[in-house]
Amino acid sequence: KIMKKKFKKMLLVECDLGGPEAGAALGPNALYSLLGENAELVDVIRCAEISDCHNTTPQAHNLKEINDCLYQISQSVSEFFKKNQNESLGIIAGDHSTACGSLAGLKTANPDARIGVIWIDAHADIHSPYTTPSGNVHGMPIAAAVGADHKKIAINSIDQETHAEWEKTKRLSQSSFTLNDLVYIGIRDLEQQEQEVLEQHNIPHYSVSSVSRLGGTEVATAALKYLEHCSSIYVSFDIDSLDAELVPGTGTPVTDGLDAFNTMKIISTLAASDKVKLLEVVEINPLLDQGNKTTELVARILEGVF
Ligand code: 6HN
Ligand code: MN
Ligand code: MN
Ligand code: MN
Repeated sequence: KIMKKKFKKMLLVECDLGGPEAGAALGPNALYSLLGENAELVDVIRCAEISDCHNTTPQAHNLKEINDCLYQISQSVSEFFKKNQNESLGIIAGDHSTACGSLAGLKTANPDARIGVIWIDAHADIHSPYTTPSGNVHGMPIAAAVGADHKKIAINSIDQETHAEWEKTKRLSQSSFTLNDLVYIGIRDLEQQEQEVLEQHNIPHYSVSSVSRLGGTEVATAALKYLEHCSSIYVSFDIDSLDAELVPGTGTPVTDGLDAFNTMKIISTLAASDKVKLLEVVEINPLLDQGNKTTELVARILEGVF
């Protein structure tokens, strides 16, 4: 039978300012070019290039320019949902820092929505400038989105400019959801501060071994069930959730990750839910890839939905 694809409309966000090196900004176009004629482009947002940034915010590299990008994403996403009330949007972005902008856009279009978040990643991405080990903003989008600083468990003191920009990031991010409405899948490379936040807030997560044991369909169904009380759901798919061997073309690969089959099952089960409005795919870096191996695998995983 012919299945209509869920995410027919796409937003590309070409940004690599939040990761450890350049190249992820090329990911959106690389993946989009493999999707075929079904995918309609809604907008392309191009962030500043690393070489044009002055990096004046050492505990959150390039945050000033990232904030400019987050603002544009939020505008574009909210405009889409205001115009297309009952539709869904696919986003292909570069590094993961963009996610708080997407969430802010969804929230702005529908301020009364209770947004649930399913975060498929090797990482928890819940650092703030106060706890980050690297200063890379792609490790911070969840903290930004919920407006958390984690000052009590700080390991960094942050300078004035970083402070001012982070306040702006949180403002742009709108407190679009809360940690009560977050589920992780695949996380396995966390710093101790992140571990503490997860324990303190009792945030559920499905490990790679639970995915292999239960299967992708069951895990996705359970995640949706956990977020039953939410009115719309945002899914973030960081491709480093997949096993490092499968995805050489990503900035922070981690071993012992998800397999392609179960990941495909997770994505297609989530996409089948009417509540899932936004699916964001991030962290393909073509400059690090072996040939086109990573992009091609991700395209195959998304085939049924993008
Ligand atoms: N990502 N926790 C590490 C850091 O530098 O904060 C890694 C973050 C990776 C972020 O993959 O989107
Ligand atoms: Mn920009
Ligand atoms: Mn990651
Ligand atoms: Mn991530």
